[in-house]
Amino acid sequence: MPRPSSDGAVPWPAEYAELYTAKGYWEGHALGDRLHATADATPDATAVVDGDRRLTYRQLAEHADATALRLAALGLRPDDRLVVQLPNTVEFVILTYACLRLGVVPVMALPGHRRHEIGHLVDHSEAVAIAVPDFLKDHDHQTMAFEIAEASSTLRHVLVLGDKVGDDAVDLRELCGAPDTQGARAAMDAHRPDSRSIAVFLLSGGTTGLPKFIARTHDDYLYNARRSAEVCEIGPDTVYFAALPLGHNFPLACPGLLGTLLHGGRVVLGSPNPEKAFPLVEREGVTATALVPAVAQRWLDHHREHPGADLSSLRLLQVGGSRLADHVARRVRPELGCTLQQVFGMAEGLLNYTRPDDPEDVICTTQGRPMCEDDELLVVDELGNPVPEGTPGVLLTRGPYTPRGYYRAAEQNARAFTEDGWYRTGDIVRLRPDGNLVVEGRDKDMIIRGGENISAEEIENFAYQTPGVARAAAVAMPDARLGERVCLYVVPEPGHTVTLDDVHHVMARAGVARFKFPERLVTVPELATTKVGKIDKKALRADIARRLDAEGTPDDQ
Ligand code: OOB
Repeated sequence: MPRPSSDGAVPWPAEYAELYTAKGYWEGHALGDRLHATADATPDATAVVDGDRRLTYRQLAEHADATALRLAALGLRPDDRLVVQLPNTVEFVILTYACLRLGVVPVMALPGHRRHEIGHLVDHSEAVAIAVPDFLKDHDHQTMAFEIAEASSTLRHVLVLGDKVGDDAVDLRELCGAPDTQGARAAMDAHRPDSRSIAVFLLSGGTTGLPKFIARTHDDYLYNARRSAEVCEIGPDTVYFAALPLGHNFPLACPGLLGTLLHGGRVVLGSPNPEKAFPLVEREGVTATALVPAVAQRWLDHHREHPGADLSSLRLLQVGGSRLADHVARRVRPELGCTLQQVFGMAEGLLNYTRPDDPEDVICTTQGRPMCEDDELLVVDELGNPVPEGTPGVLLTRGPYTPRGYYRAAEQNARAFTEDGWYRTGDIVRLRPDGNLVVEGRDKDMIIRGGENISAEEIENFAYQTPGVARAAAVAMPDARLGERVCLYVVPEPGHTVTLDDVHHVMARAGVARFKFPERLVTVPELATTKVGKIDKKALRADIARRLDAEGTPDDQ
């Protein structure tokens, strides 16, 4: 029995759905249809570049339909879920496009995820298939995928990208290979996904143990990509460089891969390392890209140290994911010769952008303003009361591309959403009179390490599984390169000592993503608490900052 795709997702109330449709935000089209419309309009333009491989729009559309047909032949049906953990390759693009055509829902995992996270993604989505590389950075993803399949009652197909595809796996290069069937397009056109159905599952960086699922519909995600592209002035002459992992909302649809493909531009696939990225920018004439602040800073420093690279084609540098320091922001135009765009966004929806023609001061000191006039913003104090304009408070939001709850997460939804559907972002912001937001801090218990969101609670759960740990608290410590790193405070049980290695051992055994491993452990006799008896994380953050200061570790340059 096929499951209705709205099962478990929290829909917008009917009156909002009507409003968003009436205002034209929700077009009533499936994403794959709109991608095909661009392909039909500009069939011979180059759509994707992956190393030496180039696909025109016509080729990409044909590959996507052929792949969709092959997925169907494997037994995948609309609304089945497929966990995608692939590097930025043409196969990622074709497979995602194929899913959007067929109505199979990709679950966007991140390259750093390991057995612990991927196992959860498979279980929670009841995935029937998973796509992984054979090896990436010495990690054997294929073996991991088969181990997960072994333990899963739903996972039937392991799709593998690489040279070492096992006998029981499906070779992704063949699956996404040249079209060999006539009529694939007609077959796919015959059953278009409903525009209100789930197009993709994004993951919440979140504050709870494991990632929560954000069900993005065709209607809302199409708007997300299309409106972002408008704000970023994306068009047929855009060459967008996808440097961040494509499973992230930012490079996927803000405007990213989808926004560029919906407007006839060209997407160049790569990775953020400036030594590889700069020659690619030069070779392909890249005009726009998206980076997290830690990478932006690496680009600036690399450019300073190796001034040879010609980045003159670059017009727009988007930076978001965590707070960009004002002094780094001010370096972008003079040193890289392009316009900075600050992006304060979230997989949950709301996107704030500075606009390309904003005054330099707005671009360098604010995180922009909402992209849609029907994005609703509320800035409140601890009691939930609105604060006067200009006063920092916690940001709540609703809007046409901000779903009203996480997928199958009633308990978390009760905390993360208000009764009338506002999403509590957990970000502390200040709203300026000109409408731009400044992100002042975070109220949520999360650490952002070089753009990867890490839940403190999840780290603490592993700390508590470590022998000899009586109390534990994970907090962000400032870091010049990554912005923040994970620091773990531990109160040992009497007579015990606990080391970082001990905690790492527990996390490694559980198969946890490496980027979450704490990088410093501080042993203390007790943890300071607040008046209501909660661990005083603010005091701990101040404590570790002080310790680093005393050790002479610069944290602000
Ligand atoms: C993006 O999405 P997520 O879901 O990985 O993380 C969202 C959280 C926000 O709630 C906020 O805490 C933080 O990341 N954040 C920023 C920020 N952009 C995101 N904090 C300060 N300044 C910024 N500019 O990170 C994301 C999604 C789409 C576009 C861009 C970023």
